[in-house]
Order: sequence, then C-alpha cells, then structure tokens
Amino acid sequence: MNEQIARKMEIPVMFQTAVVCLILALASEPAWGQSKDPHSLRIAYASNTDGNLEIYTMNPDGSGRTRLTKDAAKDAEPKWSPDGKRIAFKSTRDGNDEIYVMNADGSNPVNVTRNPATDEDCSWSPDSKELVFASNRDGNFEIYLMLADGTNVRRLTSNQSKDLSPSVSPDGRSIVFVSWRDERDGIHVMNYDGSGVRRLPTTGGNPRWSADGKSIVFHHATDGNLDIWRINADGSDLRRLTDHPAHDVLPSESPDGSSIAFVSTRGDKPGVYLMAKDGKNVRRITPEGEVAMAPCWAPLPAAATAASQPNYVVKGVNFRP
Ligand SMILES: [Ca+2]
Ligand SMILES: [Ca+2]
Ligand SMILES: [Ca+2]
Repeated sequence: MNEQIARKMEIPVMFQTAVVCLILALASEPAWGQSKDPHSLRIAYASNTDGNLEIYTMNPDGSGRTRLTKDAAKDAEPKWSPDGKRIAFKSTRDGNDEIYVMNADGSNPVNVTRNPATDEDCSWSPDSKELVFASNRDGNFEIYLMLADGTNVRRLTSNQSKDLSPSVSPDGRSIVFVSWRDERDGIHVMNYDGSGVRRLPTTGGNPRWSADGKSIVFHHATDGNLDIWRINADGSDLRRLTDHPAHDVLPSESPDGSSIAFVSTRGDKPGVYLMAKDGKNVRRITPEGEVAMAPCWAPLPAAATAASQPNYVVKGVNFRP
C-alpha cells in the first residue's frame, strides 16, 4: 500500500500543476546538461515543473537547479552511481517503465532493461558496475541483478508475492527490499546473491541504507499516513523520525550521515524536504507550488576525508544539529 500511495502522488500532481508548469516553462528555461561538478554534494530528484517529469539536480539548500533530462515521457527515480559518474533513472519514453543510465551531466541516456514488463527501483553496487532492480517480467515482482549496461541479468528472488524496492548496502554484501511473502510491505534483508533472506520486524516502503550501513531508513504507515522511520540493520532500535499528518515518504540519507532528504505532502504540493538524521529541523528545499520527488544524494567527492566531510554539508545548508 505504501508503494501505491507513493506512486499515486504522481498522478494528481500532473493535473494540479499543468497550468503553472506551462507558465514557468515559458518564463524560464533551466540550463541544459550543465552540471557544474557531479562529485560535489548534490541531490538528484524528479520534478514536473517543466511540464512533465524530468530529472534535476540541486544543491542541498535547493539552489543551483540543473535539468538533466528533456523528454516528453515521465523520467523519475534518479539513482546516482557511487563513483559519481552516472545517474540511473526510470523512464516511460519507450512505452513502458525501463531503467536508463546516463552520464551525470545528463548526456547519453541508454535504456538498459529493454523489456516490455515494468522495470524500476534500481540500486547501484558500491563499485558502480552493477544494478539491482525490481521487475514483473516473470509474472510477479522479483528482484534482479544486472551489469550496468543491462547484460548478464540474474534473478535473486523467486516466489509468488511481490518483491520490490531493493537497496544495496554500502559494503555491497546485503540488499534490503520490500516483500509481500509474509505480509504486505514486509521489510527484508538478503545477501547480495539472493541467499539468506531474513525479515526485519517492521513493514514499510522505500527502505534505503544509511551511509554507514548500520541502519535503514524507510517510510511506514501509522495513524493512516506515512512517516519516516529508521531501524538498525539487525532489526533492533525501530524508531520514528517524523510525525506529521501529511505523508512523509522516500527518504535518502546524505553520504556523510548528517541529514535525510525525503518527500512530503505537508505543503501545497509534494516537495523535497531536508531534516537532520534524528528527524529534527525539517525544512522544504524545493519551492512551494512545485512538485518534486524521489531525492537521491550524490556521493561525496572522492578526495573527501572523514575530517573534511562535514564541511560539505554545512556549506550552504546550515541546518546541521
Ligand atoms: Ca520527461
Ligand atoms: Ca520495461
Ligand atoms: Ca516475487
């Protein structure tokens, strides 16, 4: 259900903002493919502010927006490769949901799934060579693994219920995913080869590893709406991070572990918000009135050391606790 709610957000939004988007599109054309530095701390996200869903990047304070895609189809779910060089995303430009991989400046988008079924929710391996993703190509949703060029596809799950939304751990050893095998939206962890499936004591959607690999952030429904939660990878210390009557979904923790970007419907339109890792200091970073979703952080610059990492976040954001 959580997954469906997150998806449904895309539909009304297209109608709500159609007129506004037309006006904005006429008023200002964002820079095309001019990413300043794909290795600096940036957030990729999807927005329909230019008339249909496209992939953008921005600074963590919402400034410096750059559009990376330009296609009439829906382009969504950006996932930055750990080496910072590429961004994978989901697009309907070939008639059904496919995973594409493009350079981090938006150039050379390539359809790497090429399958009439739905292919979505990809996650990079730490070496940026492979992609884990979900597909219903074999009749129901399963988790698959492939090389980033789309070759050597292997199926990691095999059962009659839905297996969705995989995320690879920072050490590359584990995959967290959602499975309906025991209950709706059960969060599970398995080894990278699909073996050793174990269930975590919670339900939810969009489970994503923390930067240190010790915990998982996800959205979870209580009181009739979705909030952001965290649980340790061993299943301990389940805790709530947001508590708001609107839906808070699709969390992504910053690569230094200090912050979480997520989507919330608490404004007039769904937008990208930022908060400290403990759920405090929530603030919207995309404009009110503009739809934005699916935030994904760029990796830290390769040269960044542990000592210098905090500077990347403090600079221009200033909400670190
Ligand atoms: Ca598009
Ligand atoms: Ca497909
Ligand atoms: Ca399945």
